[in-house]
Amino acid sequence: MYLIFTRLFCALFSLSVLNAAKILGIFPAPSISHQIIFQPIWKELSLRGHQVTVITPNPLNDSMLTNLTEIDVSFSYELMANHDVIKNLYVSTSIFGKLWTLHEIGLVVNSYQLECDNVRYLFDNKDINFDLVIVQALYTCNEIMLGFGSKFKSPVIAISSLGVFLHAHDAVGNPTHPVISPDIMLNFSGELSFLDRVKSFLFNFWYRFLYYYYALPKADKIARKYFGEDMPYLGDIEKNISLMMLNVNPIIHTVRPNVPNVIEINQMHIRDKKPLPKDLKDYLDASPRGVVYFSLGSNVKSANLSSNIRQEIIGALGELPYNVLWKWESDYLPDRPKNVMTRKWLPQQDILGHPNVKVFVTQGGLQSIEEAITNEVPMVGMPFITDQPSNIKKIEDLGMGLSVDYKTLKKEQLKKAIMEVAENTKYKENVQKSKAILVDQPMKGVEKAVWWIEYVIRHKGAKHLRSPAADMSFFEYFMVDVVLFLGGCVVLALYLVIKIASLTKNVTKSTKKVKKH
Ligand SMILES: *[C@@H]1O[C@H](CO)[C@@H](O)[C@H](O)[C@H]1NC(C)=O
Ligand SMILES: *[C@@H]1O[C@H](CO)[C@@H](O)[C@H](O)[C@H]1NC(C)=O
Ligand SMILES: *[C@@H]1O[C@H](CO)[C@@H](O)[C@H](O)[C@H]1NC(C)=O
Ligand SMILES: *[C@@H]1O[C@H](CO)[C@@H](O)[C@H](O)[C@H]1NC(C)=O
Ligand SMILES: CC(=O)N[C@H]1CO[C@H](CO)[C@@H](O)[C@@H]1O
Repeated sequence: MYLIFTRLFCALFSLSVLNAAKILGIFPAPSISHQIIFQPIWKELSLRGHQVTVITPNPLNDSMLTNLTEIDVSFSYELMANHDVIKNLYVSTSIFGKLWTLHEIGLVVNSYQLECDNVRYLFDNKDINFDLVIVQALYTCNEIMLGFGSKFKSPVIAISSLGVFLHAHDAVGNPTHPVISPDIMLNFSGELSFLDRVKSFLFNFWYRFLYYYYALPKADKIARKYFGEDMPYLGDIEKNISLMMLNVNPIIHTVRPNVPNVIEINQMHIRDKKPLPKDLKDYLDASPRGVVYFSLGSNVKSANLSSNIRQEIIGALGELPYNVLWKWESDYLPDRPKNVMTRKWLPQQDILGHPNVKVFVTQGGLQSIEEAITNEVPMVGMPFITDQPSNIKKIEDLGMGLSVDYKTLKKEQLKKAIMEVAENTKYKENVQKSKAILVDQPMKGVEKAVWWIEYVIRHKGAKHLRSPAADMSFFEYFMVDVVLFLGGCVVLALYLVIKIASLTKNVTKSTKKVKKH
């Protein structure tokens, strides 16, 4: 605690170096798969001489990074566990239920974080200021944290480890056409059916209703508790965002139109390979027939699968002609087949980089897929939550792998899928094609993110990149007024034509009548 305060003190009051900025990064989500996207950014910024302070549940604790102060909010993980988050996400299958859950979680987690002493320190000390605030935008309600932007009167960059919900696109005026760019929560991919299009259209209304009339006012009320009553309306601070960075992958994600202050980044966590620990290296080297690497990521735990699913998996893996490396988060795997080795944790990128790895059985998280593609390993997907089902569907569509459904999993299915992906070379070839596209970019993801962050610092915001759409009302944007006006003109013209026609008719009639008489 003392150490944090002294380091914070030193960081915040040290003489500012030319071009070096004071940056506050707020990355509240207690989920390592999101944090690993941001860690390289705050590390790199500090190495470039900026004084960086971050609020994160996953501090790097690297004593070499002397310009970095990490405010540890790792207690958020316990908070999440107690609030049964993951369980709620499982239980609630409806998209409405899920969004509701996410929203409520955001409020709870953010509030606790703002109450913790190390974070309070930023409030209580009048001399603390920042040149830039970076806020993770993910949950419907990390919005509370935008209050820091207004508190320090600094430009704000919003950054997401995935895409973002509709309201975030609204904030920068990004188009959210319900058919061309359906919301990420809708889990659509490929061509939309008629029913999908109807759903997406209605969802766009429903979501905005929920967000602007319920979620945002509620978040604003809570934010005032921490940032004071003179804080501008949270929605206005959100509208003031300078830049939005989205971690989207050109292979997995559907192409979408973006305004100039939306920057797409990817492969943030892909790093240079490190040598494998000896036991793993020996195991992989000694498996010339090939290895299947099995991991369900950090949110879904293999060890927490129900016993019948586990039995089906074990049955399938035991019958494979390959060795299997399984990230199994417990000391003991009941009925472990001879060809299966388990570890509670595995250096995934380095394992996928080993030439003997033939197939990756994955839950389909974005980071895992990026690692598989950059290491040219085809996949068998077993998706569970959030974006996993649609990611895996995309993998299937692109012929980079197959998928199985864990709810109805039978060992024959899993075995068949793994064998097919391992033996049929087309899967590997397709992964290689995708890799070639993925890595062919002008600069690495981290470099791009840092370049744009410094751009915003240099120009004290990015107002000049802001789309006029961001400040338009719904009526102006969809030209409702124009359409109504022109519609009115047409109606009026028709009315006049009819009126004149009937008048002329009457006149002719009466003249005829007069003539007759
Ligand atoms: C810290 O920042 C200063 C300039 O502000 C820079 O000269 C120094 O190299 C940085 N140190 C590290 C370890 O990045
Ligand atoms: C960093 O330190 C905290 C405690 O201060 C600890 O809980 C965490 O596991 C450490 N993280 C790493 C990556 O070393
Ligand atoms: C909007 O951002 C600018 C800097 O880009 C800042 O000076 C100003 O205080 C912000 N306004 C609001 C309402 O947040
Ligand atoms: C997402 O879509 C896939 C098929 O594309 C479906 O199997 C899955 O149940 C959907 N998941 C959610 C959460 O809607
Ligand atoms: C290995 C693992 O994550 N086990 C967890 C499974 O879920 C229970 C509660 O639902 C936890 O207590 C375990 O730690």
